[in-house]
Amino acid sequence: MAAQRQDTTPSQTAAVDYDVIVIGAGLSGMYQLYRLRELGLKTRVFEAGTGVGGTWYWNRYPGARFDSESYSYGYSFSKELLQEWEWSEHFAGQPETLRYCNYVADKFDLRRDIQFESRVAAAIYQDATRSWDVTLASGARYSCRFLITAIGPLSTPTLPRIEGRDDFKGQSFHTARWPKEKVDFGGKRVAVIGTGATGIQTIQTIAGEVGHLTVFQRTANWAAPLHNGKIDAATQAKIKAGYPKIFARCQETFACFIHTPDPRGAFEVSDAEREANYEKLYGERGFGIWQGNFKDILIDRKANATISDFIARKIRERVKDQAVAEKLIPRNHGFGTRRVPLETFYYEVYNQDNVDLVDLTETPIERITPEGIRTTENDYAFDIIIYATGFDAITGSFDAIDLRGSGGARLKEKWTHGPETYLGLMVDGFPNMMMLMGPHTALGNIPRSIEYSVDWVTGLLRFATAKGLTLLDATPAGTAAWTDHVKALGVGLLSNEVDSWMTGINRNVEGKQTRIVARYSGSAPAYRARCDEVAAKGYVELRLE
Ligand code: NA7
Repeated sequence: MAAQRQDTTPSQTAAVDYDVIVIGAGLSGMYQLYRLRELGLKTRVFEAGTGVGGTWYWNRYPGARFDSESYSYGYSFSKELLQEWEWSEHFAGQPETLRYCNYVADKFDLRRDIQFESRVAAAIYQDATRSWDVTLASGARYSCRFLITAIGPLSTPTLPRIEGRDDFKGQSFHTARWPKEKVDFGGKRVAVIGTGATGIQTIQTIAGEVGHLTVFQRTANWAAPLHNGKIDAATQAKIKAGYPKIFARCQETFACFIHTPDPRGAFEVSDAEREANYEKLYGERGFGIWQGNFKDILIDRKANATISDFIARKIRERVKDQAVAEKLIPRNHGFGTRRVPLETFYYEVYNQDNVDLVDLTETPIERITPEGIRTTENDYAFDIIIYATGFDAITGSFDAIDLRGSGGARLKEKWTHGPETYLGLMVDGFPNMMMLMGPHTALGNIPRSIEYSVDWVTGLLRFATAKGLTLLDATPAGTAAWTDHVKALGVGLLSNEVDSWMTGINRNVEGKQTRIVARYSGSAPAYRARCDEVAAKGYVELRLE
């Protein structure tokens, strides 16, 4: 007998435990909860950690801090909050940001709807009742009408697949699972594996504390100076008075940073002017050298070579041993085609007597031993091994949940060849599910993107509530069109020709060795315009019932 047409005869009034379940109490989940309360929707947030903050809760490693200007990073939705909170530095460190997250949770009394130590293991759509059945790792089950994922693009850490990892007798930590207690590095022999943004922050921070540090680098990255500093009272006053302008600026820029590409091409100026511009950007705070550089450095190989050469010269100037300097200069990708780590005297660390660099392209790791790390050349003994080895990015946190849509279709299978989404916010066949900071959405300066996406989802749920809708789904055509659009935007970007978490590569994860287009790479204003258009037209592009 043919399957019942359950989706057309739903038990729409079937009791659900919650109107909305939000997965994750990081910056997305917290703000989403705040907005859903305004709609009067009964909401529960499930959070794996013991506290709020997401990224800033988990990433307690030494030296973790913003690369976005603090004052452009905080929530903008509450004028009162903006005036009350004072960032102490231009780029705040993790402890301060975690305090901020807790301050927000207290101020808006968010915790009463957040259930901590509650990792979501499965979320399965029920066609018959048009609801989601959510199961926690503990086995507890809850139902809801709408499911919102606020699980973060970089929240599933990955350890290297190296033999013997569990044999090591010393202490070992992944940076994103750093203990709450202080780790004592005094006099210790420490290894760091990984030289991405996290590894670089860790290395430069602990190099002065450890007895000896050995850095295991597989791929060199192009890093540039952060130029952090304290915010003095006069600047603080200026910031507080200038918030409307700061956030208006973030709305206009390409990726919601205060920096945005220079309208000039690298060859539209003289060699001397180009050099002077690079010097200026290298001397300025933050992402300007990446996000505010000539408009063609990320799409034109020759333009890119000019900035890569400039940064290579800086590395040679800053690192005394030229053999080490050469190892620190990337050979397989140009500046800015991977996420640019911002550093504070990182390169100078290699001038210290107690720091060594091991180039894994020359001498790969063979195994972890009870005493330390064995490469093809050497046996190294350590007291502590730090894995700064990154994340199963963007889709990894979705893969970690048994997520099934209409008819039991698994999201992981639908995304075998890369994510398919509608506006990065929904997926056809996964009704009543909305994603915050999922694949194919504008990331950039993340809280700015979060606020937009949360407001969009809130608008959709306001609409659904007002109309009494029980089913919201993207259409297959809408999903295909957006996915094609995102792929088309990625064509010609040098970053899409490079292995990195931004192209979905993680050599430590089975099945993540083929590049995909995981991110929306158009401008944030264009992204918002498209999503606004969908809302303004009454969401007619969706299947609504
Ligand atoms: P990243 O940027 O993915 O960096 C991970 C680093 O770990 C990178 O240098 C990797 O080398 C290295 N790695 C990973 N696995 C191994 C193995 N098996 N052996 C040796 N080296 C390895 O993660 P981050 O945490 O630094 O930063 C992630 C984002 O968080 C960052 O971009 C910010 O947006 C915030 P590889 O390059 O793969 O050769």
